[in-house]
Amino acid sequence: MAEVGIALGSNLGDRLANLRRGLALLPPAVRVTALSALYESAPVGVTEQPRFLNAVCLAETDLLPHPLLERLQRIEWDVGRRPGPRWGPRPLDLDILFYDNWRLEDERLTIPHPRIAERGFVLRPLADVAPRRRLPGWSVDVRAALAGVDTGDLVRLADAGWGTPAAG
Ligand code: A4P
Ligand code: MG
Repeated sequence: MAEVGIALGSNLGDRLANLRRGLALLPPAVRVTALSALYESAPVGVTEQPRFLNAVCLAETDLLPHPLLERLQRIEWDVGRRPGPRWGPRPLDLDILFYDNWRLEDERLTIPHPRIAERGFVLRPLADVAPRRRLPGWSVDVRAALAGVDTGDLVRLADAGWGTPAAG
């Protein structure tokens, strides 16, 4: 069993429903153990697109990284994502942030995710669930990395209970 961090993002359609659906569609082999608060963020990369909702969950999984990626990509598809431009708008994006302390790089998968350290929309929710975690290759923990990035455009919309519809 491994502990993984998964980033969730949405900037098309009913963004909150898309994130909730993404969580609900995780298979039994991916068990969520912690969920961050819900944030709204300005688009990074391609800036001419709608604002994102972003969050991070921790999970225990029996899947290896590549089967996990395939499962997450199937969920993105099921929530309506179709091939589009890189960094373009999407109903759901599910990225593997880390997988235990693994380091892995091939044509399909890079772990840890290469762009965590510069992104407030990932570091802020990751710090909710794993502030003291130090990712492989990092010299500082998540909380310290967060202190070094600009989070001025992040808005905290809801506490961790947002993940289930009953929480409103
Ligand atoms: N891939 C490699 N490593 C990973 C990994 N650790 N997790 C490959 C998931 N996928 C990984 O991803 C493209 C390919 O990356 C996949 O086929 C997989 O084999 P994608 O999700 O299809 O496309 P993408 O998301 O457009 O590309 P990428 O490189 O994942 O972009 P990012 O870095 O995820 O950026 N601004 C705000 N505010 N909030 C956001 O959530 N997201 C993006 C996407 C840009 N700007 C944003 C946000
Ligand atoms: Mg992605």
